[in-house]
Amino acid sequence: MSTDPEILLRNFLPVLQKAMPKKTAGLWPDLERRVTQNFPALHEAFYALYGHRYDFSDQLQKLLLVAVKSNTSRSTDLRALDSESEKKPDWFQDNKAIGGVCYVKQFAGNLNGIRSRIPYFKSLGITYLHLMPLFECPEGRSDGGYAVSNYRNVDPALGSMDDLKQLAADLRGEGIRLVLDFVYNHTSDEHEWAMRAKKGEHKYLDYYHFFPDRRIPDQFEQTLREIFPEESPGSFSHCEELDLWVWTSFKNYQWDLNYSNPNVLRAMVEEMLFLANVGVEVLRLDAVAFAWKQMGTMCESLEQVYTLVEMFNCVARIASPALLFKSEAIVHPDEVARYIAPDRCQLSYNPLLMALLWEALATRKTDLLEHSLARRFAVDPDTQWVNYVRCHDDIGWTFSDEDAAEIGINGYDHRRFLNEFYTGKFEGSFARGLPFQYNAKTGDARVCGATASLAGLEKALKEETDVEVELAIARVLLLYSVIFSIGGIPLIYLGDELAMLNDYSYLDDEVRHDDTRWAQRPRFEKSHFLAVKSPDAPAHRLYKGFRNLSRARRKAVALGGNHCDFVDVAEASVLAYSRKFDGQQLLVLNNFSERRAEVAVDVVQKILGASKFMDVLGAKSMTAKQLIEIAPYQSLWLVAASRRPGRKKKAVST
Ligand code: OTU
Repeated sequence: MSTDPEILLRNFLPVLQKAMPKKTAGLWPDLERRVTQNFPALHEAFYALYGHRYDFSDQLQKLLLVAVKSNTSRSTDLRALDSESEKKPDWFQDNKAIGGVCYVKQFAGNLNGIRSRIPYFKSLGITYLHLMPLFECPEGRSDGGYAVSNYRNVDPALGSMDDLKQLAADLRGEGIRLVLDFVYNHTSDEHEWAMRAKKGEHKYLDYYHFFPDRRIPDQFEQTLREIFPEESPGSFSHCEELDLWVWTSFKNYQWDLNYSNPNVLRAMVEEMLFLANVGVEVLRLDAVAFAWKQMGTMCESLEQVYTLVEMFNCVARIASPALLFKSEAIVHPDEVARYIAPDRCQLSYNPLLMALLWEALATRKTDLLEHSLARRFAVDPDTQWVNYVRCHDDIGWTFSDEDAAEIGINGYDHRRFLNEFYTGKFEGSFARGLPFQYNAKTGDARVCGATASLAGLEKALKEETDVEVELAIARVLLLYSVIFSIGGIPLIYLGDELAMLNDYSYLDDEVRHDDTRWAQRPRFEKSHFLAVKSPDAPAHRLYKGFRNLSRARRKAVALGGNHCDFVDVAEASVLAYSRKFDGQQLLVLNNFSERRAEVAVDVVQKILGASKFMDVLGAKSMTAKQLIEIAPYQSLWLVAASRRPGRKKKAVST
């Protein structure tokens, strides 16, 4: 059979139309349009991966049938959402977009608990809610939910699929989009596919990467990176039942899927579209980089992975146009950038900004941060960063060594310093973080810990030093102020606004004790929420600060879009950038030091084109003659002061 796209499309269309249930026949014109529009890209991607196969066109047709069938079972509400998003696909450029992320169980016990917290989300201005993996997974072998044994069942302890659907609808009704993980690189070894593979079923043996002995795994491992070297060394595990070796990039019970098999791609597309039809609007592509393997490479971010992502997109544009993707690639910034495109991931975590925010806080210098961002922050105007300060994982120091070298910093030494600083070993450090996955072979290590503990609150409270408590609170607000203003969706790691510290209870847990990431995944008790009401509690101060950030952001039209100009204000501890959107402009000055910083007034005047300004974050007008003072860890959001009504606009003198 021909592989020519035009001929194929002509052959496929009648087959697709015929496959539609009778009562959905009215959907065909729209579907036909979307299939036709997306077919060339889909064909190209599919051909790149599977074009060598004798059954190429059959496979492609099967994939399209999945897409079409899925669309016919989409609810009316979601279909309305689809047409809305086809008209206005860029909701994520809005200054009103604010994200939050939490574990269902830790945050609210179960899905109903999440629903009852909707007013709380709204109090923070959240419009984008990422619920961490909530699917069925094996007790004790779940990697915090990232070892899924059934993508179509909610973990029974959290509720049911119907509860999830209802929650998605309720959230949508309140203007909050639901974001879930798409753990697409691996399944749990207790997923039905893995169980059937263990029984020797050929179809499912082909779903994973198996090897009879260590020969090929050893060859592969020469170029692979170990992700969890301490507790799950290597990238392969021995499967007792089969006496075979299986590819496990992460923990030994997380089996990597074999995407060179088109049946795997189609099976995962079915799971993906199932989630889309539950009402999920953004899928976080977990561990996106690892899905394709090739001997002699690192098996991360290979060309084929980008192609896979493009394919997921094409299918989504046909079957569930409202669905977008967020890339979770905590890798070198060059690679992070390649996932971000309107036809790949429209959204992406910004691990570089995250890591360098902490770096600037430790060094009290913004040179590496500014130097790296000035060249790497800009992304396609139809895509957007999701900026974060902390998440459920470790902090990896994924800045570019080349960027660092350009300003005289040795990357290796600097990472060592940062690890020491944030684990509290460096003299004078305020941080109380924990080491994560030290690799003795490479010297590589990462850091865990709750935002407040890393920012100094844990130490300050223990030592009962009020001044330090103040500074720690200011540090947390400073980091969040940057992500609320720099361009992108700011993502609140829920609990940060409640000053939650490291939780050491994981140390007593048989399963979790060797995974320090649990330090920043505490259970939320009533007392945590109540603390907000006691004026002396850090939680009160932070919650108020977060609400203020949210208020200021939602008012600041200039914070829409993703364009950001970095400005050199000749003060080592200050990160400055200017944002423009819809004819409005805002200049942000952030002081990463416990010392006061100063910026010349004329620099600010020149940028804002005005002689008087307002700090919209502090809600104060600024009167400065020569120097603008920035208090320790303060962030100023400056706009030109509005002229009194009735007065004529003066000509700008030069
Ligand atoms: C992700 O993180 C999840 O966020 C983790 O919670 C999971 O354990 C993991 O995948 C497996 O599902 O290794 O330490 O470079 O990009 O994908 C965090 C690897 C991780 C990272 C990332 C991974």
